[in-house]
Amino acid sequence: NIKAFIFDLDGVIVDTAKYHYLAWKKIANSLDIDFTHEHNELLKGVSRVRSLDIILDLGKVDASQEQKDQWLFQKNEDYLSYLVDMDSSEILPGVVPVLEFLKEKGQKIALGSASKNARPILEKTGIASFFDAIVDGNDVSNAKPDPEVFLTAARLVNATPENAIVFEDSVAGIQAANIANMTSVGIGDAATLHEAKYIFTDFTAMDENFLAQLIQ
Ligand code: B16
Ligand code: MG
Repeated sequence: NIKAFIFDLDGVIVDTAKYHYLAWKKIANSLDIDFTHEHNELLKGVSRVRSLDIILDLGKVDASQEQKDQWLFQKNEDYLSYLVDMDSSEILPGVVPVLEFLKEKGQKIALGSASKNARPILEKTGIASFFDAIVDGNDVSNAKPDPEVFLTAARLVNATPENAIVFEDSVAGIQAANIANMTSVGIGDAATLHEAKYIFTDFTAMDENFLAQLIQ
């Protein structure tokens, strides 16, 4: 059987969440908003524009669109500065063996990310060629938990939602996969991701039998 395996990017393939956190923290602190790691959980899988709104809500800050645009620009410039030296060493443990196993089995591999920086990250880490389709924040208009990003990815590799498996680290992303009727696999904390059909702390905890069983 040929299935579509759809990977989220940030927090699943690379640990860019830490860079998003640092970049948002700078903006938040400049506004005297306390921004913790717990707050950062709320931003996982969420678009850049929506993330800023969540932070401004935390601090009850009102701002003009012009001011917001400036913060969005600053945040992304700062975030990009952390990516300059990015290479394959930043790929999370167990990811490449899973990609290799799926390729070897002739499965379809797609990316479904909210990030507008997804393509350069896949290029820099040297894994872009594994992907049969890449759908990112530039390609969709509805953010997770809307299933648009995953439905588009499945369509591009000619898979029905029932034949698609989504690997996600965010609550919004798991919900998007479930709404799309796809098989949701949470990567991360079991309590946070309890809505996922299957949960693994990371890809090293996932054995080939699990993947083989999904392909059957
Ligand atoms: P950018 P994912 C998401 O990527 C991140 O989880 C989220 O924290 C970020 O705000 C969003 O991408 C937008 O990223 O600012 O690079 O466009 O997890 O869906 O791969
Ligand atoms: Mg993510």
